[in-house]
Amino acid sequence: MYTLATQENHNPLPGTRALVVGLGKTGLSCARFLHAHGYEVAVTDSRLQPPYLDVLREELPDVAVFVGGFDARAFAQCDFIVLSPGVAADTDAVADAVARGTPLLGDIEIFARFETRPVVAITGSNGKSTVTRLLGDMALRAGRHVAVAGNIGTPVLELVDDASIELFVLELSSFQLETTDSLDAEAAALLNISADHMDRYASLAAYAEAKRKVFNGHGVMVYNRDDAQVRELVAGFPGARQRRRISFGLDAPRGDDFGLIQHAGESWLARGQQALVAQSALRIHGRHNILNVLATLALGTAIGLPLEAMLAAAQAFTGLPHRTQWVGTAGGVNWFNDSKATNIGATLAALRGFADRPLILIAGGQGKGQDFGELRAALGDGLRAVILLGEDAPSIQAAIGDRVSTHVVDDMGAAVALAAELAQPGDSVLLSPACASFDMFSGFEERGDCFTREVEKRVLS
Ligand code: UMA
Ligand code: ADP
Repeated sequence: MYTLATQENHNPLPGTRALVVGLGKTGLSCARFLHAHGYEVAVTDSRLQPPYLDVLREELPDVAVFVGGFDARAFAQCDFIVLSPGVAADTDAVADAVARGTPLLGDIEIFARFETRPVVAITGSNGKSTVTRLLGDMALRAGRHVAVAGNIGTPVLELVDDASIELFVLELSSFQLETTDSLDAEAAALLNISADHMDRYASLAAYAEAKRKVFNGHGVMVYNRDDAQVRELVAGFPGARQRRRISFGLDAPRGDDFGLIQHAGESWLARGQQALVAQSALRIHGRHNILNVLATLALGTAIGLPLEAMLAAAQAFTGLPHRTQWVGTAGGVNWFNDSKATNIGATLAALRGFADRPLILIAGGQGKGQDFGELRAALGDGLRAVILLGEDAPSIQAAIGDRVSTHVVDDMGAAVALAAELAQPGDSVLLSPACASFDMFSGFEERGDCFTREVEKRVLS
């Protein structure tokens, strides 16, 4: 570890006085890191009791803290702002400071300016955590000391002091990429683009603009050739022609790309003409998950992981909790928790997996400005009913109510009780909200856990 004083006057950041905006996990990690490296740190949060206030005060008592609003004095006295992903850059106090010329950085930008070890960066509207975790598993199996961090849950600055780490596998959200310019990942993936966080972006183009920053630098570009927007974005990326590019998609792959081929009478994941693993040998399901595995194989190949380790990890992978996770069966009805479906694109992927079976869908929460007409268009005839809860339940009902029978309920308990009443043997019940959870829960995990508990209590016991 080095500090400002020992860097022979080279300071990778634009000044010595940092204002960390937002005291969540990211803010805390930035305050710790910057303090340890000799910066003068202040922290501000719009909430009176942000989650890590007590930890910060106890651990770093000399850090100035401004809570219960973004304090103008704090913004006036810093050399640069470190913005948490959950705080929008157009928040008044932040935008004013930027207009005065104060530089704005995120935790990933700080990481990129200090760190020289190899990085793989993964973004997209859906599938990020699945690909990030699976690539981490593949690297581990290959004997690499790997750190899996970023939007998946652990802020990367919490891990950088571990000198044994050889590789960082980072899940990056559009929010994180907005404030990142210097990252030069050895391989970077853009999995897909569909509308999400439309309450933070003026347009889908503005959201895509943030996502494309994952490709900054010189590394291998891994991309979804089935997604027209992704294809276009890669084709138009400055300098892309000079870069190594690997695509993945569900059709037969050309050259060194990844895709599906027919082999020994069934569908296999393949690199070019080389059959790698039969689709039936994987334990995760759905077309979207096949794409996720293909993307991960492409990334692993780009950083030179051995094929044997990659295929072993892919076959052992059972997926992450809260992603179309089977909860149990009772009276011939199967219950699934897809609480991580926080946008319409993710719910559509889940619905495709149930296209052949009668289904009851539980959805709703905070719609984040999405157009639920898109969901309506995809509702198949097998859908017996949609049970809606949360802040935007009435507007979702208005958007889809003429296509399918809808019911608005007050809470998850009532949703599960009603689903149990409506379900017939052979049906599936799927929680796949297409919405954020923050109106009723602390996050998608709490929402999924609540669903699982209610199913266990009311249905399975
Ligand atoms: N805050 C304000 N004012 C605001 C908004 C937020 O003061 O107007 C404060 C909050 O009080 C909070 C703090 O800002 O105390 C910062 O929290 P944060 O929302 O930035 O969250 P962190 O705890 O730092 O967690 C973030 C990511 N959260 C968001 O992007 C919203 C986590 O992703 C991520 O795991 C973590 O950093 C580590 O990188 C979560 C997420 O929902 C899972 N991500 C979105 C998604 O996946 O769709 C992008
Ligand atoms: P993210 O980290 O991008 O939110 P996850 O891997 O956690 O992605 O999956 C989130 C949700 O999106 C889950 O509901 C999952 O079923 C769905 N999903 C996963 N991969 C894809 C994909 N490639 N395309 C569309 N939906 C997907």
